[in-house]
Formats: sequence, structure tokens, C-alpha cells
Amino acid sequence: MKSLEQIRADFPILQRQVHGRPLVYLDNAATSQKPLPVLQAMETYYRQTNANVHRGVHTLSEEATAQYEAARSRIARFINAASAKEIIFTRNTTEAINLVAYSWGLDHLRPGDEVLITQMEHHSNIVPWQLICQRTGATLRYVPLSPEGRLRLDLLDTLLTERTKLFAFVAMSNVLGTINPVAELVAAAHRVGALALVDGAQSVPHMPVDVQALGADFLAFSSHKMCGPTGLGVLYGRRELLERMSPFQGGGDMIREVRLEGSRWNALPWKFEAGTPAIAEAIGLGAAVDYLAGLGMENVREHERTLVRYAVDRLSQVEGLRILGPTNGERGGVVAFTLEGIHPHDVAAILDAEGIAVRAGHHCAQPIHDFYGIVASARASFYFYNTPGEVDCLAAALERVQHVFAA
Ligand code: C6P
Repeated sequence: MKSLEQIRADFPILQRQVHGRPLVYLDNAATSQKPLPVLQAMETYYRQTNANVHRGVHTLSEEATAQYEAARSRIARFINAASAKEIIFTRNTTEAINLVAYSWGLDHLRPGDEVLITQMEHHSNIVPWQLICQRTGATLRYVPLSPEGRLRLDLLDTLLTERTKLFAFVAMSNVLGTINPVAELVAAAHRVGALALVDGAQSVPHMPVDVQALGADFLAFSSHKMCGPTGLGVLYGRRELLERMSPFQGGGDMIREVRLEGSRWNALPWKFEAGTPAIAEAIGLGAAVDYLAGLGMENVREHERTLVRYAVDRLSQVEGLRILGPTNGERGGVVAFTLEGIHPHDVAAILDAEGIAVRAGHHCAQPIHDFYGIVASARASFYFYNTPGEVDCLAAALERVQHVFAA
């Protein structure tokens, strides 16, 4: 594996200064930074190939189509999908989940059916199910949280019943850092005949993910959190399920034939990709997964495991600081916290003045904050290019924040 220094040199933005201080970028759960191979792949595409895909017979269009579809195949390999036909390009994780909610949910849910989600979901895995349950008359249920920020798996057997048609859950919480036992949860869903949708927005960028080993029916994730560009997400779906599902949106490219009397749909995966897709972005994500595979996802996970353990230790020593989520055992590279008597937005603003980027707010997971009786938290989130020195910078800055407010 490259040294940390070599890795950091691949990310031009990490060399910049903010307010006269070296940037300490700790907002990776919101979006990651992009390495040179991704920037170069997109620039080369626009300089040399730019054309629409699946439409032209001219050389540029054929090249663009080949590059776009090659990216799909690389992404399929990255998560060990059985076929590239199981990789649907969407705008982001949010749209991938909405695709399942509307295409599968509207056709399959009726009054008496249940959809099970959890109390630690991001809004994008709550609101689509609220909307679809309202439309279909199905009931939405939640697996509650334990005080340490894990799922109450002891209640799973009573919550998952033959009425449950879908269990949709996050693989790693963007607030608590909790890593859920995905394969176990998928198997529990399957035992009652339910499908399992995994929100992989925070897992696919940070750890090895093998959809066949997990047994997941659907997996949603976003390009921009894994070194790729914004504007692109992925829905993995098992082929036989996708084959049977209705299209999500109608328009160009998703059809085989359009007559005034009606239309027939294109084959997978294009049945779910209406209109001109995000071509440069798909090519960018192809370069991103090559970059991540080059580092090795086991190495990415190991680096973050060490870093977050250090961060939890170091931040626990800051007076009045309370970490949300598990503080021992396995945990992802996300540390959300409160500082007694200081609003998280003030914490983030003072840190920004020192060049340290963290996020403050409810992080699109209000139910978690409700559970802890708070309205917001500050959050540092790490990636493979962060260093122990940056954790020290954060801890020292937080100690100064404490002092300023105590004075
Ligand atoms: N969380 C964060 O700062 P989109 O916005 O569609 O790319 O991803 C949505 C999403 C879904 N699930 C989880 C677990 C997520 O963390 C996110 C995005 C960002 O935590 C932005 S709100």
C-alpha cells in the first residue's frame, strides 16, 4: 500500500489552506475529496470523447458508450455483483432508495403489509417509506435504538413477521458510526420472506462489501462519498427482482419501443435509466473504484479503524465532550459529539476558523437526535487520507473551544 504521504499527494485539495491554516478535512461522511485519477478521467473524457451514449453510430458516441459501460462493469466487480446488469446508475443513494420505494413498493405493498426500517436511518431511508406506506396503506415499523447507539436486535424476532415485506436498514450509521451485522439482518429478513434493502452510503466507501456474500436484495450508495463525483449514485439489485419491477421514470433510453398505444421497456440495466445519464460522472466513479481497489478496501478499513479508535480516546479526554454511539468495539470512522453548554454550530464555526472542517446539525438523521434528547451534534468523519496528527489538531482545537466558552 502507498504511504499516507503518497496517498495525500493524490488529493490536490488537501494541500490547500483555509483561513491561513492547513486544511484539516473531517467532513468525509458528507462528501469525500477526489484523487487525481478521478479528476483526470473526467477531464480526459470531456476533452477527447464527450458525446451522448447508446444513441450515435459515430466514433465519439461509441467510445463514450464503451467507457460508460466499462465503468458499470468495474463497479459491479467492486461490490462483487453477479452481473453488470444489476448495477443501475441513479443520482445518489437517495434516488436509489426512492427507485425501490416507487418501482417495487407501489406494486407490492398493500394494507396489512409492513415495511421495517430502523431508528438510526438517514432521512433518505425513512421519508420514501413514509410516502409509500401512506400511498399503499402499508404500515411502517422501526427497530429501536439501545442507549449505546446499537440496534435492539433482541426485538428483531417480534418486529420481523410474515407481514413484513421489506426490511430496509443502514449498514453503517452516518451519526453513530455503528456498523450493523448486515448478513445477519438480511438472513433474518429472508427467513420471514421479506426482501432486504441495505443503505450502503457509509459502508461501500469504507469497507469491503460483497453483495453476494451479504445476500442483499438491494444495495444503495453514492459516488461522491467514495472519491467519485457528485450527481451519481448506484442501486444494486438482484437481477430476477429488477427484471420483474416496473420502470421508475419514463423517457428516452429506457424503452425498447414506443407506440402511441403504449411502450415496451428496454433490457436491464437501461430500463431504469431514463434520459441522458451522468456519463462523465460514471467514468469518474469507475476511476474511483479502481483507485480504492488499488489501495485495498481491507487497508482502508484498517486505517480508519485505528484512526477512529485514537479519535474516540483523544476526544473522550476533552472536558464536557459526549460521544454519540458506541465507544468500544467495532465502529466506523464517524464521531458525532456534543460539548456541554456549547451549540454544535458554534463548535463547527470556531473549528473552521482554524481550518478544520466538521459538520454540525442533525446530519439528516433527526430521529437519532430525538432519541438522545438533543437537536444537533458536531461530527468529525474520517477517510483513509486522514492522519493521527489531524485528530490531535481537532482535539486541541476543541480544548480551546472549551476554554473560550468557559471564560
Ligand atoms: N449523508 C452526511 O453528511 P445522498 O445525499 O443521496 O448522496 O446520500 C444520502 C445518505 C443516505 N444514507 C446515509 C447513511 C447517508 O449518510 C447519506 C448521506 C451525508 O451524513 C449527507 S446528509
